[in-house]
Amino acid sequence: MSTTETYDVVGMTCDHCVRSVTEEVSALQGVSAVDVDLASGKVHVTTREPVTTEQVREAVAEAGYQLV
Ligand code: 9UX
Repeated sequence: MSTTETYDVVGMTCDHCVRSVTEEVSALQGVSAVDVDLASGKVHVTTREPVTTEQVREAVAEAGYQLV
């Protein structure tokens, strides 16, 4: 059983940004998939155990961007 949450991220402007965010968020415990849409800034995070917004926020910040 997994769930997918969508977050809005500001600041991503290229494919390298997308890869950074994907890598950092993917590294969080419990995350099974990350899909970033560069055009919209939407980040879809699929998890198999609970992951908090704060954890996602910190991972996104680690990559250099911000959750809305
Ligand atoms: Mo290059 Mo994407 O600095 O931010 S990684 S535009």
